This record gives sequence, structure tokens and C-alpha cells, in this order.
Amino acid sequence: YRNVPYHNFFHAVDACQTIRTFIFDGKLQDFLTELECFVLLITALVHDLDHMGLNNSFHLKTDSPLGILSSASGNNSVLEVHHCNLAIEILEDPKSNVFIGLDAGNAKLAYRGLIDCVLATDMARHNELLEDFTKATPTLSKDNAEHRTFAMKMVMKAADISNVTKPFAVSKKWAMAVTEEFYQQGDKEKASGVDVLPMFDRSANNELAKGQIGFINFICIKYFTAIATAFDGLQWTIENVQSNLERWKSEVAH
Ligand code: LLI
Ligand code: ZN
Repeated sequence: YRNVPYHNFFHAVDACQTIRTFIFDGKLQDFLTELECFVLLITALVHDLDHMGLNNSFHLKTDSPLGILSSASGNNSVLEVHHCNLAIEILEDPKSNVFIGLDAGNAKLAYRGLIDCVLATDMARHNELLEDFTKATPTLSKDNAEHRTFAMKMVMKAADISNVTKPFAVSKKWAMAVTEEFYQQGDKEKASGVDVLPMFDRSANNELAKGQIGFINFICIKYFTAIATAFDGLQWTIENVQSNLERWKSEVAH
């Protein structure tokens, strides 16, 4: 992990420990296999490896080498493919291969689960997963391998956007960190002469509260409602999201 404001090692460890809480509180040990729970924890640690603090759109619009590779190979999940490649490189080193004790069949399941979950963290695929999972929810079965994969992706992504489920003071620190990372990207975009979205422009007078209210309303409420509906014991996530939303609203009113 690099020394960037948001997508650094603390974000990976935060996602890992948050997944641990979601697995326990959501009783996911009863739904997923022991191997799948283990894979989720490892995936969280690798899911943003070598993040440069610049999003997929930056790589594509500035024609960075990784962006060019993505365009040439036809997969626009620029960073997510890069995180997977580095995860594989680390795991294939016997010194750090936590999958080494698995037989060939389970090793394949572990890598496939890890890769599916890292690729699912691309927000460009957010609505697709949420729709598929919501459709499967009424008949969700642990005997259905596809349903277990949906659940793994949902939990990985829930941890990835879990800042808004934390106590307000903690949530606010993450929000300030992501803001600074977006602004540093915007600075680089200005220097490269490409378009800068207002959210990435430090001279745009963005209000932190308004940014978080938008993120919560457009993405997080639906998402945590879906996961809390499917898994008992995760109701507190949506309650905390609602209470953080109210706190941000009261800041705007002032
Ligand atoms: C946050 C935030 O606040 C990450 C990132 C990403 C979530 C997962 C990478 C993967 C996009 C950004 C989400 C574009 C879709 C809609 C807009 C947003 C509001 C954003 C934590 C993110 C993570 O707050 C704690 C992420 N966003 N997205 O792809 N913002 C932005 C602020 C700057 N300040 O309050
Ligand atoms: Zn992440």
C-alpha cells in the first residue's frame, strides 16, 4: 500500500476488521463455508493493493500506462485488475501464500472468490450487483453457489463503503481523508489539462456535509438496507447510516 490520504493500508485493515464484524453479527458463518469466510478476510487486505490515490476514470482520461493497458485489453476496471495481479503475485510467493495448505480444488475456489470480490469493488458495477442480490434475496440459499458468491461480493463491498456505518467522529475522519485524495487527483487532472469534476476540485467550495449526504442518499441507504434485509443482525448498519445522515443534515442547516 502507498502513502495516500485514503486508499492506504489503514483502509485495507479497516475493511478486513469490518468484514470480521459483518460475518459475526450477520451470522455469515452459517451461510458461507469456512473457506469463503477466510477468503473474504484475505480479500479485504489485498482489495486495493498499490492504489495510487487516482481512480479508474483518471487512468483512462489521462492515458496513463495502466489506462492504455485497460483500453487495449478491453477491461475498464483499471485498478481492480491491477489489485488482483498484485494479490496473485504476493500469494504465489511461498513466504506469503496463505492458501498453501489448500488442495487444488479449494485453491481454485479461493482464488476465484478473491478475484470475483476484488473485481466487484469497482463502483461501475455497483447497481448490477445490488439488483442481482436483491432479486435473489427472497430465495437466498446456502446450497446455491451463485448465491454464496453474491453474498461474498456484497459483504466485501459493504466493508468497502462501511465508513458511513461507523460512529460519526470516525466516519467524518474517513470522509475528510477521501476528500483530500479526490482533491489531489483533481490537482493532477488540472495539471494534465483534462476535465475535473466538481467533487475533485478543491476550489469548488464543496461542503463535506453535502458530499456525505449525497453519498448516503444515493448509494449507502439502498445498499445497507439490502444487506440488512438478507442477513439478520446487520440492522445496526442501516441505523448508524441514518443517524450519520441526520448529523450531516444538522450541520448543513447551521
Ligand atoms: C465517499 C466516501 O464519499 C469509494 C470509491 C468510489 C467507494 C468504493 C472506490 C470504491 C465513488 C465516487 C462512489 C463517485 C460513486 C459516486 C461518486 C463520497 C462523497 C466516497 C468513501 C467513497 C468512499 O466517504 C467516506 C468512494 N467513492 N467512490 O468509487 N465525497 C467525495 C465526500 C469527496 N468528499 O464527502
Ligand atoms: Zn477499497
